[in-house]
Amino acid sequence: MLNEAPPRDAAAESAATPSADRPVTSRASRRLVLGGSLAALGLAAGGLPRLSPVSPAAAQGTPAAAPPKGPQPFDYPGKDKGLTLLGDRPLVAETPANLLDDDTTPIAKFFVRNNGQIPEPIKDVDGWQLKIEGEVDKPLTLTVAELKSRFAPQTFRMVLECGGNGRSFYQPAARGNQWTHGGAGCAEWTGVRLADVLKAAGLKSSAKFTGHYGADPHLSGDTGRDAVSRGMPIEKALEPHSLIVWAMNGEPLPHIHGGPLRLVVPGWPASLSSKWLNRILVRATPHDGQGMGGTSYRVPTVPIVPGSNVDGKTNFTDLTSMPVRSIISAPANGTRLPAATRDVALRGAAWAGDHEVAKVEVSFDAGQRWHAMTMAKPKNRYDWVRWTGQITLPSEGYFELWVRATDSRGVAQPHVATNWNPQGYGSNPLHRIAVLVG
Ligand SMILES: Nc1nc2c(c(=O)[nH]1)N[C@H]1C(S)=C(S)[C@@H](COP(=O)(O)O)O[C@H]1N2
Ligand SMILES: [Mo]
Repeated sequence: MLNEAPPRDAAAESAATPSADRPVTSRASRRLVLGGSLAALGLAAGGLPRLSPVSPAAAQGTPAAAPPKGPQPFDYPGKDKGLTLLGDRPLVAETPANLLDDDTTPIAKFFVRNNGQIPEPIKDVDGWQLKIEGEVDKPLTLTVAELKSRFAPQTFRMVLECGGNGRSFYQPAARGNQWTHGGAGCAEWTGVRLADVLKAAGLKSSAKFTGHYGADPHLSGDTGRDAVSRGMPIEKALEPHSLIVWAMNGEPLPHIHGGPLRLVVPGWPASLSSKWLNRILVRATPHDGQGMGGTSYRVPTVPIVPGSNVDGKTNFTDLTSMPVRSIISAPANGTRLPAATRDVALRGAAWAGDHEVAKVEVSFDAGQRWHAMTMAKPKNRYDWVRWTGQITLPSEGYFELWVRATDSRGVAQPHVATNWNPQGYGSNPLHRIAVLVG
């Protein structure tokens, strides 16, 4: 019943009592102090660094629910082995920030998130059927071939981001996949407007919400249960960038990303972007499928004590727009630069859910001073902002580089994960990398 959530971690259940001697930042700052010695940095002679104690996750507290052996490589046909496996049942992998260095995320580097089993590969792609039912005048069954021929195709480059991206930074650990910053990617999606298809079916005045269904079996194999089935208000469905897509980066939509057909609902948690899409139910009332209600994709409207055991029934609301986030994609965390280096070129990306990115800044002195980066113009709404810039370091030594984006409303990323919730949605603290000069 819980979408981003494997069984509850017992440690995450306890500790509902706040204590002044354990402020959220204490572990992080202690680690930074300890990070001063090369031994602590894991800098073995000659070997350049997985800077474990200063890796972004560790710098903000080692996630209690992290796999025991540390990051596991991802081995899947067509996928870059540099992705990090977060779980194999269901199959989940995130993209390290340094692999999000392309303007358009290649399929090989695009994160993977499944809630259930992966369905059998589909041979007759053009014959795949989508049903539109519920509060419509004329229920429709459309094949992919009909979608392609009957409606005007659209291509947009848009961010897809898991609602749990950033979850590993919550303390105590929130239950679910322990994403760092890599539950996101930005691809070129080709398909048709969901709005055009809904209008062809004729929306009744009672059409207020959608419910989405995909063909993937529930993890248990129980045919009576959906792996995930989320839905949204009709206004979001009718936005011109909400698409039913069959192609990704100009290629037929890969099976692992939901081919032959998926939704792409940009700006909101990617769980709405149903893969292996075969049915959209138009509803008069909010959808009640797998992943709706309770604490699923829901966040508190009144802040709660971190670690609270709450059911999400009161003072919770569905997560809609994802919060502003930025990453440094180059240099990679742990880069060692020649001793004489002072000018360091930086690259990265920033995005802000339904909002625009107004500003991207980098600090190399733990946030005392911020330096503005140059932002490229996004291709279209919901595209990410690629940014570049340079900082001039004062000396050789060990530096942490922090990036912070601010959205069009003036809301910046916080230094720590805020608004704790049981399943850990909407965490967007600063991305931090470490470099060693000399
Ligand atoms: N049918 C189906 N659609 C789904 C999911 C799923 O498990 N089944 N996972 C959702 C979630 S939680 C995310 S984050 C995205 C991940 O998309 P990707 O695997 O293409 O990166 O797909 C969404 N669509
Ligand atoms: Mo997700």
